[in-house]
Parts: sequence; C-alpha cells; structure tokens
Amino acid sequence: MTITITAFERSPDGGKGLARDMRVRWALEEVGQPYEIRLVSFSAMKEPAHLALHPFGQIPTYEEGDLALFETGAIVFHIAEHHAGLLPRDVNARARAITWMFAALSTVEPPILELATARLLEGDKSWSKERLPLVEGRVRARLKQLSARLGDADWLDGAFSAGDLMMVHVLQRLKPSGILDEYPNLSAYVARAEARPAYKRAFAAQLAVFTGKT
Ligand SMILES: N[C@@H](CCC(=O)N[C@@H](CS)C(=O)NCC(=O)O)C(=O)O
Repeated sequence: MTITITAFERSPDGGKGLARDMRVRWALEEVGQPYEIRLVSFSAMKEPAHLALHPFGQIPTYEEGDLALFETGAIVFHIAEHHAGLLPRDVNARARAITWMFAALSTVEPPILELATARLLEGDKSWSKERLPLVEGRVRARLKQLSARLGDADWLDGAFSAGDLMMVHVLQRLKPSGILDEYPNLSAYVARAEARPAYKRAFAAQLAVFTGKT
C-alpha cells in the first residue's frame, strides 16, 4: 500500500532537516519503506481538506490505505510497530525504546521549542533579554541530565531505536544556539545519527524539494 506523507511546499529552514516530516522520512528510510510526498502550502494547511487529516493544520500527515495519522510521535511509532528496524524484539527493551520516544517529545522537546520561540519570535520584545537566560537555563538542565544518562554509550538504550531517532531530531533544533556543543557527548550522539545512511537519504530527499534536484 502506498504511503503518502505531507511536507512544507516552502519550509522556513529551506529543507535543512528541521521540519518534522524529516522524522517520518528518516523512520521510513530506516525500515526500508518507500513513500510519496504531497507538498502543501501554508494556506492549504489551514483549509478543510488538510484539516480533515490534521486538526491543527500542520505537517506532517501520514496516509496509508484508509489510515490517516498526524503527530510525528504516533506516526513514527506506527512505522516502528509495523516494520522491523526501529524497535527491539525483546518486550522490555521495546518498552524502554518507546519510553525514550515519549521522553524526547514530552520532556526534552518543550524547553527546546520554547528557546526557539524566544530566539526567533520574541527577540524584539522589551523583556526578551531578561527572559532568554531563564529559557536557556531550562534547556541546559535537561541536556545535563540527558548527557549524564547517555554517558559514553552510542545510543540511549542498546541499539539505535525510534527513541534515538526522535531524540536526535529534537536536539538538532538547538544547533543554531550553540548550546548543544556545550555537551560533547550529545553533539557526538547527534553526529553519529546524522552519519546513518537512512538519515542521509531522508535529508537529501527533504532538501531536494527546495533545490529541485531529485
Ligand atoms: N507535535 C506535532 C508538531 C507539528 C508541527 O509543529 N509542524 C510544523 C512544521 S515542523 C507546522 O506544521 N507548522 C506550521 C503551523 O503550525 O502552522 C508533531 O510532532 O507532528
């Protein structure tokens, strides 16, 4: 059955991996599933046809036969459940990998998104300079904990899993701030993931939408 995902027609980062269709592309590349892309404009995302797929008018969405999903956590989990390669077979190891997916999305991503908002959208506000160190402090607190847990391991719990995929994509948003570099094992972790052939294929495919080189 054909898998179709939606992605930005014009991404704010120019297709450099930050838009969240990247997580889905990467997961599909890891498990060797072909997919098609439907590009949507910002205005089309808010129209009824897209809202029927995604109630919050965002990308990505995932369609496969009569199944339509939104939210990258649910989409990557669905892919990982149905194809080998992203979740361990051992029941407990599988539950721990899923735990890391949730940790990435509900514990690590929120302060990172807050920082991105503070830097990109609130930089011109009178209170921005005072608030930024607070927001950065919350990010550093999480990274310190994550860094301590990762230690010198390659991945968060044994072999690479959907938990690492989510965590790495969440951490990548920090790159422009320079904060990730303060935690050498985390920046090495991100670089290790970016060196995976599946990541490279997904990145090239996302970038090709903007360069026209398919
Ligand atoms: N929690 C959602 C977030 C989706 C999301 O924020 N998508 C962004 C692109 S990366 C988007 O569509 N932004 C445009 C908008 O919200 O209008 C997920 O993980 O799928």
